[in-house]
Amino acid sequence: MKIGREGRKQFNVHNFYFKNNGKTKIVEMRNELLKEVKTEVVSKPEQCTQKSKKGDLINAHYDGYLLDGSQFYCSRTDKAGHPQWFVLGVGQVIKGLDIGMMDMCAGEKRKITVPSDLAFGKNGKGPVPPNATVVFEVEVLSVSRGPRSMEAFTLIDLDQDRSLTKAEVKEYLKLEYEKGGKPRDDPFYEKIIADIFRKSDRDRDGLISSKEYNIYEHDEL
Ligand SMILES: [Ca+2]
Ligand SMILES: [Ca+2]
Repeated sequence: MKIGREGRKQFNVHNFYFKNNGKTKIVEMRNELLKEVKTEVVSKPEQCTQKSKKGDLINAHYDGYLLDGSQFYCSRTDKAGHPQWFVLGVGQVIKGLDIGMMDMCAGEKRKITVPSDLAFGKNGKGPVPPNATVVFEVEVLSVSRGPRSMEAFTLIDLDQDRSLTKAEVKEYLKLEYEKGGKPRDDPFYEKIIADIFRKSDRDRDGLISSKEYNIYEHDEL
């Protein structure tokens, strides 16, 4: 199976993302892995306004096959046929899908071939035997920015010190509510902020660190 133009594009986007975070060594390691996931765009809508990226909430159907063509998973028949929700790029799905489903738009279908190391590994899982390369046919139904994406964090963190003060959160909330045409009074914001900090400020230092904020962040990144 050839790696299409789309595959390379996705590779570059990913590369850029990690470089931006200044983790060069991880970039190199990750690039090695990226080469192994083969992505083929099966169909794509003409209108594609929002492409998937790390931290996005994805709703998708997927079918999983072994290389001999036998099917081991089908989201249309499993779990009452509901498409699956997951946050992209954070380990909620196998690594190969986290990589292969970057840069997709709603309505797009892809065939993603994933080597064992980025799928179910040397132990396999259920009907997937050990060391098996797997092929997923995925259809993305919707892509939305996760409420806890690092994009949102960066927006809120006005002084860019990678932690959020109550004042920063308040500014952000005010802007959001004003954008929505529904500005609120101070007690309203104070209440939400207290709630946010109660849930997120786990070490109770009065700041929300990027780690505390991003509940989906995995230590592999
Ligand atoms: Ca800050
Ligand atoms: Ca804290």
